[in-house]
Amino acid sequence: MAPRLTTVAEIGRHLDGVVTLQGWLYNRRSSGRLEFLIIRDGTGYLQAVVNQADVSPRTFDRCRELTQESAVRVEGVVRGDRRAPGGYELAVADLEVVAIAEPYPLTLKDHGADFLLDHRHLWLRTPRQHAIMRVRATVIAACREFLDGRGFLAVDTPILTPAACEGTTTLFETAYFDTAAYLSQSGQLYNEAGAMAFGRVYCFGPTFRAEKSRTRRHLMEFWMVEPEAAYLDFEGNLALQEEMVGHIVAKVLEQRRPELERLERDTAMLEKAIPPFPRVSYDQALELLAATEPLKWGEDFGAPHEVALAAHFDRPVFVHRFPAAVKAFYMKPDPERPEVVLGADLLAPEGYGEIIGGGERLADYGLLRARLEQHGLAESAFRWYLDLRRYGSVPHSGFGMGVERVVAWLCGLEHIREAIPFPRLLNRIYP
Ligand code: NSS
Repeated sequence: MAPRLTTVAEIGRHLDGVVTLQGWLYNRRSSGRLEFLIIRDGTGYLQAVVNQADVSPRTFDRCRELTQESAVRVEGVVRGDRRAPGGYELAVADLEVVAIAEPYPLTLKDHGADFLLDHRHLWLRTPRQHAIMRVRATVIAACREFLDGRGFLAVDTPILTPAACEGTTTLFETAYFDTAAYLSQSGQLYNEAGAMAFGRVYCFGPTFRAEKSRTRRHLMEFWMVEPEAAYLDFEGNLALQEEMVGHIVAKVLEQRRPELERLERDTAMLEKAIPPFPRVSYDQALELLAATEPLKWGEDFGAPHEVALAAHFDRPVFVHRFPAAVKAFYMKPDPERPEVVLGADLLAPEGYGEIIGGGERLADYGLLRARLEQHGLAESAFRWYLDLRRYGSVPHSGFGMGVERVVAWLCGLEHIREAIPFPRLLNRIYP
């Protein structure tokens, strides 16, 4: 019978059958007439056992020459083995060397963070990074699944933009022929145009912030999912957020148990992330923080405040109605208290900080013009955005969720740099 080409993930379908696997050597151990090869193929790890008696002398010799990360094709019979991780192993009948790897810089022992980051292109081959990237893929799929299912249309927003969305101090500027352009910090403003066109939309893409901060939570390039809906008010927006987060957490718990185990993530806290999430006003937050991280009314939260506040709760918590002065120009003032805005941040538990920022938008043409001026933003650049308030302006709301912040929380990562394949950090754009 001709061997079937398969993957480690699918190996269980071929019990006692003859298969071919294509992958790389992760680790090797010799024991006399036996060679134990741990093969990885990107979908998993499998022990392939080479018995000197079963293969040609040449093949057996070649096994012994295999270095870490050498590329191989192995053919053999799939055996069930309760002791083997995953429950299967391969009894090798033949082995083809595709490429012998040079001495591999990432050995199976510990390396420092800088060394690993310099070798991110290879670091991605390790089991821990596989687990994180799989959780990430599930988070992304869960966002799309949730929003598609709720009637949100995926409408992409541009990355090259003529103006700021989240503030002028963190813009990456680039030349756009004879003029300047900026890398998008958020698709929100274009989403608002989309919402007025389609009712409910979302964008999902990379965003860029030149944040001169070296923290465990900041990337210069990160991915954000941003839903925006016409006729959605502030409260409805909070409900949408908690349902989406609840959906994401449930999907990850359902589909990524082995990965969370590999990451040694205590899932007890994740199990509690079921809506509704508590809501705390900025004013109430100041009271809760008085003893640990006091803050004067009017000051913005820093990371220590987010951590201290979240410590009061065992699930994600909304902080709402921030002082208008510390928030973006587009936020709608609370009609009952215009010094605060109808915006909210969602803070993750366990010190992972803000994962969502959003709120109801300022729909009034005159007020919006005034806010642009107060923020020193040139009206000319926002003419199209103001148009949305001239032609059928309606109440609308939306939010942005940072994918890497969520992945860092769900995976229990100490630093956000592991939550994205190739992190862009302060002073690091290689590899
Ligand atoms: O600045 S935000 O709070 N809000 C916005 O950009 C809105 N314009 C989104 C919207 O309403 N459509 O950023 C949103 C989220 C924030 O909660 C974090 O989860 C994430 O984006 N974020 C970041 N992640 C990683 N690194 C950095 N530097 C970063 N900045 C924000």
